[in-house]
Amino acid sequence: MYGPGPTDPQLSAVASFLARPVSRRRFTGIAIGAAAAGATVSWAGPSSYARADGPNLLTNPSFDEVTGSTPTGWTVVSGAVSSVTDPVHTTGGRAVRLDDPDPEGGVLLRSAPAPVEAGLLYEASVWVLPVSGKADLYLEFWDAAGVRIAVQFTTSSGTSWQQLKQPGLSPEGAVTASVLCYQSVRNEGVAVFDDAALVESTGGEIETFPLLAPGHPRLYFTADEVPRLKARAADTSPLLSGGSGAELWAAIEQQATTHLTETSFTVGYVGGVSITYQLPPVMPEPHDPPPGYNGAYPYWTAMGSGIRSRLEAMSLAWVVTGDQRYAVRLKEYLLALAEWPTWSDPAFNRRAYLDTAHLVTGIAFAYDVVCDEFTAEERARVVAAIDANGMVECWSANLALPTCGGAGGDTPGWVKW
Ligand SMILES: [Ca+2]
Ligand SMILES: [Ca+2]
Repeated sequence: MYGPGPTDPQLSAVASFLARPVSRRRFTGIAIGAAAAGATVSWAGPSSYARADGPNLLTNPSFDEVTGSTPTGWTVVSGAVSSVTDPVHTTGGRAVRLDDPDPEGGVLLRSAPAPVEAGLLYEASVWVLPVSGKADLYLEFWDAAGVRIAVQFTTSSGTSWQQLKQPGLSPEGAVTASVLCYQSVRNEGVAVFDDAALVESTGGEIETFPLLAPGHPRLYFTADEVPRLKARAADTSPLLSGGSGAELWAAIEQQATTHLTETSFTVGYVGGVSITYQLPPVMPEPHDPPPGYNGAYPYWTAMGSGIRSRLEAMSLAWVVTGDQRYAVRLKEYLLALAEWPTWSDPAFNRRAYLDTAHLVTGIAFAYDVVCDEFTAEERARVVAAIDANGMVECWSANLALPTCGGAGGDTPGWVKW
């Protein structure tokens, strides 16, 4: 429950840090984790969006310096790459052309690594002319061992000059970032890239909303409201929506009771595909797309919905009945889900989507009602997962949504929706 009210004095330092309008934003696990765990909640305000204010961190960003036939400082990882003087995005210089005639191979041109700091927001951008086919811009983060630990991308549309932009949050352990001009394996076409950039971005201002109810539960109801929920579960008077509180509760309790002993649930998908998911939830193995379906299939959406409905039914059952079996089961679910490295299907190259929304919604409700049943160490594990897999990824994905207003627009679509 968020709104104006007194700030928790124990976390006023965090709140003050997040509320202070500084140009460089460090989105630490502590800050956002504190929000997830129930401290002062902070979030980018509705008028906030990524702003690319910093200096360009790339070497030879406009491809104007050439060694041999390719841009100096850039690495041709695969495919045909050549420096060109026509067309260029800016007059008087050079651009770089990628030729991708191969439906079974990609063309990759990677910038030199640029030093970055973990926990800061960056934005990659490039102007591209997709003469034919599609062109991609990737933003990659690397750790000290040279392992790529995060990647996000955006794809061109149409066949005129356009600026591709890809924001990304530098993850824990990141020491460098690179920009990748890319034509995908399945693509066939020609694209000219020019005027690339990698800059630190401010990410916009952050607003802070002190909690109205400092304890748990508080997400959908507070502890003061629990007696009323229990009374409603026994109330047989008719509701305007049909049925009664007692009838609704009976159906929920029946489901919740079933969930106590389930070891799996099965989802039927298109094309006769059926997948069984283990309970407590285990991250599923990759699954081939349904017959005739081209590309990755969003299996995780229905899976996430199934896990969410179980968490919600058992959370309410725990609150109404106080039956310890529900708390035990909810803890098993949350600790299992906290072990997942991601709450978004790895088959898709994205950080958060519908599956993440289902999982985070169910997990947040369950955590809100059973957090007092955890040890401090368990609680920290769950909060860290909500932070890393949920809040940071959803926030970052929001910033990465397509921009409105064509090539000149720099406001993520969600701001205008
Ligand atoms: Ca140029
Ligand atoms: Ca290709």
